[in-house]
Amino acid sequence: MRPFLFLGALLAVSVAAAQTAPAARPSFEGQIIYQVMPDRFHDGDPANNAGVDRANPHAWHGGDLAGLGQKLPYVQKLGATALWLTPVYRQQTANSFDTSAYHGYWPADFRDVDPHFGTLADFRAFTAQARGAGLRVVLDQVINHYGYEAPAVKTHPEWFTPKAQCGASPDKDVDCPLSGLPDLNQRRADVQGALLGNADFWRAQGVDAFRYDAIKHVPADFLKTLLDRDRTAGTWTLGEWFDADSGTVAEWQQAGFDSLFLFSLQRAMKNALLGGGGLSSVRGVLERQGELPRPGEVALFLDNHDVPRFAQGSLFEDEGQARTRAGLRALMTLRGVPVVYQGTEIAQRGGPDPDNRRDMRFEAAWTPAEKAVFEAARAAIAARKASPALSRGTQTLLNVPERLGDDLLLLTREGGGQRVLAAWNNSTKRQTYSLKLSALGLKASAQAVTASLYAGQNAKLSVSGGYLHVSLDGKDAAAFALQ
Ligand SMILES: [Ca+2]
Ligand SMILES: [Ca+2]
Repeated sequence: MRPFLFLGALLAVSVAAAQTAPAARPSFEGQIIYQVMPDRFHDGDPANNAGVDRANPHAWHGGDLAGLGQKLPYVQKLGATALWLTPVYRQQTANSFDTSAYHGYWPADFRDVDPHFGTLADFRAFTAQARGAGLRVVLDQVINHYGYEAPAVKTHPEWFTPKAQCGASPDKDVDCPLSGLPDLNQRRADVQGALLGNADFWRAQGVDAFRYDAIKHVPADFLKTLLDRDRTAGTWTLGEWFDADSGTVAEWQQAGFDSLFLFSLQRAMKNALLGGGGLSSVRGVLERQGELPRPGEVALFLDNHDVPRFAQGSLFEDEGQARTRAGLRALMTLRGVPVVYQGTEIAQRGGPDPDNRRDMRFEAAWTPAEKAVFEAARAAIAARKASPALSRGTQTLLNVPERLGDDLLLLTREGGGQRVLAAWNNSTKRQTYSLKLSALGLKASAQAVTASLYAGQNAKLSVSGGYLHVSLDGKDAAAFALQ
């Protein structure tokens, strides 16, 4: 019973805090997040490159906070408005499984910055610099485990879930080690206090939001306590429940998270745009939008550091580039918060970890084809930001004829006095679709030939004689302003 008594005491404290400071819910609707793995982004300070070996994908590669600061103009050029950094904590120094802790998920000290990245003062300077550049900072928070070789495992064995608890638990996801990692026992008051203190600590360094790692493996009661406190402090929260579908996102938005990653959409988009699948499965995911308490905040992504790259799986490089371009254009038509992983804007390839964490390459090293993908991403992001309907509007799926369901997806976004029609063409060939407005469930007045809101794209729409006509390249997505 003891742990529950302590939990009750903490809940009482957080409720009292909430009553004295009724803050507005923080929102990321309208934001575009750029995900950075600092070790693999840009090396701005060779002096901190202890043990760096760029030829070894399992070793530290030298990227750091100084490098990230130097590349803020690049992130602004792409058009992102927020940066998610994978963890920057001080890491275990030893390797595990012949792999260094370059990825940040093997913490040894939750309240310090790893010397490979810089110092705590460097981190504070970075958040101030990002704020000055108009970029919000989302920091990865690990709350489930320490690194395998963290000193705490030996100095504080009582902080970790006992083996017997794992054996007896009905919830193995929570009480058993994730990949064998030393599992924090959040049923203990001291562990809870430390983790709540960690969140306060990083907030004080100028962080706007937390991306909480591996929430499937953390007790729900504790998560709610943590989220209450974040809400009171005005910190936006994004949970990572690996493989979450709309039902899981809905459940956790209800429970207190502002956002979760919609893994089911990622899988469906990759399968349709890159694999041999159809758009029906994408539609199936989008049809569940109504289940989400806050559909404008759900995190939408094509890939991240835990799944193979979006471009991976195409036989030819140019095909992977064309389809990544289509995926980015499609992503920017959807309601939610797009998250772009470093390198996806140039269709970087890579299989499972660590191949999906290849070093970022910048303009001077790009091929003309990579530059073209970047320019398409930049144009789509710019169009989304300029359009109140695309960035914050409601989303309605149109009824396309069943025979076209795997090749064509149509939806409208509406908001701020504007209406936008988005069209995805999953056929491999350029298509012109002519569809009866009444069958689509779309009300629209006659409209002369209109170009896509995305600059540099060969796509057009018109409305005449009760029909909608949309023309776009094979494997492409476009957005049009409806009159
Ligand atoms: Ca460095
Ligand atoms: Ca756990």
